[in-house]
Amino acid sequence: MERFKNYINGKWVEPKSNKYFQNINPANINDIVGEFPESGQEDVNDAVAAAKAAYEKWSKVPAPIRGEYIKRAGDIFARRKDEIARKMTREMGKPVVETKGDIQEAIDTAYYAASETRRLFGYNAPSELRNKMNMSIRVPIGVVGVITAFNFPIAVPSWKIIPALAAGNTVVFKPSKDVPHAGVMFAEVLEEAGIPAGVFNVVLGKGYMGNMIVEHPDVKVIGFTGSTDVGTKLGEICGRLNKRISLEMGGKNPQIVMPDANMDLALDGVLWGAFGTTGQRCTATSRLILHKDIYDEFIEKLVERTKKLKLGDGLKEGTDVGPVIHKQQLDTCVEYVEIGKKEGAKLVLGGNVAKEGELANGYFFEPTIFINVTKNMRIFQEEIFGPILSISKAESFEDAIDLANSVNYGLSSSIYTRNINDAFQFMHQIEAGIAYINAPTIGAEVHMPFGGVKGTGNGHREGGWTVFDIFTEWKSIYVDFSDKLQRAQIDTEM
Ligand code: UN1
Repeated sequence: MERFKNYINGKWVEPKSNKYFQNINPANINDIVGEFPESGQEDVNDAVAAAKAAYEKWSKVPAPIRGEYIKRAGDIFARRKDEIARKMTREMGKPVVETKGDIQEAIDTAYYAASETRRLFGYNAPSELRNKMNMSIRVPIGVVGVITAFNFPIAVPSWKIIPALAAGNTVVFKPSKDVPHAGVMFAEVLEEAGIPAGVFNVVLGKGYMGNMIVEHPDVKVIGFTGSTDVGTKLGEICGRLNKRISLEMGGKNPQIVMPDANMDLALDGVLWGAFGTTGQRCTATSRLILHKDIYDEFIEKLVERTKKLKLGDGLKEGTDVGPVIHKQQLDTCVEYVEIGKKEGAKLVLGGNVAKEGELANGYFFEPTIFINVTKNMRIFQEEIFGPILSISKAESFEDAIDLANSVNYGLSSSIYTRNINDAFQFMHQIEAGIAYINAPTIGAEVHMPFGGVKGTGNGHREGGWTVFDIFTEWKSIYVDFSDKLQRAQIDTEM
């Protein structure tokens, strides 16, 4: 069995903890992907020290030159796309077509960030005094800690790591314990791209390491994607330490379908949004809100279409839905089906652990649909992160919006309608960071701001130009070329 290492200060090193854990393929638990370091405090300290030392030089490399390294990393991801995709599928389960899309997000992020290194615009502004000029520029911050979830093993880390590096920071990355191999591959790509030693470091291990990174005094900023529970705890620590943390947490994303919508399109949308990535996206469609006029008919068609989805190993041709990530997640799905039934929702499809043939060797759960779900139910309110869709009936457009907004999350949202007024009302009224019109709740593009409101986030936006607000500070500069003392607010003659 292959044994993997941490990547610290440009070298592949064994963990000082001398501990390892095994990671398995969720589609076949007899297939062990490898042994990975279960790192400890000393390993985190080494990685942070390397990143801190490397920052001195890296932050002074001209931004467009940093962009050259990043562009190269994009090229390497592109060259290795098929191979990395298959390894990612083996490690986390989603079909290869999706893991390829995952890597494409990193490629897009690299090319976008590389071009942004020639911009990273600041502002200049007039001074209130004569012969004086004001400007404000972005500056890097220092060592960035990156802590991410399993479901987008390359894409989501890339949204943080790549812009952080482009802006002149150095990085310590801890991938989810469920996808350590992806973390290793990320480091291989940056190593081949020639990123100098210490600029990017990977320490593998389990959840407890999040705290070690966040609490380390030399880590200045944190980029986190994961559960609302963990994110909130890390946010509390950062509040105490006056550290910036960008939190990208849960979702309970609604798709609304109005009677005037293109029904086939709305069906395609919810199938992809709810069951793509086995529902394990923070943007997944976990609630479907149907206008009463099409409620029964839409459900009937949706159940028929969902039955045709093929559950299986993501490495096999023709698989639509892969396994969930681990036993605990499978148990969570079972538990929520029980909760839904007890609450009085009606289960119309699925609801079971899939056990036929080879599926018995993995963590497979049937695509599941509940109908007659109401606001107060837990399956309406809580993020499940599995292939379970809750359907609710709306009496009117206003009722649909009210239902959509009646949760403590606000990441993504969608409406299917051909009515331009309803579409624009939705864009304005929906409480979410992302709104789609006639498209599913999943499918954000990397050059647009990504993040959410309410329990989903803490006001930051990854992606696009906004990500640089997370990984830079503003410095305001005043240049006085009058050769005399000019007092602001005082020597301001009309
Ligand atoms: C996530 O689930 O954390 O918009 C990210 C999407 C993908 C990214 C999802 N581009 O669904």
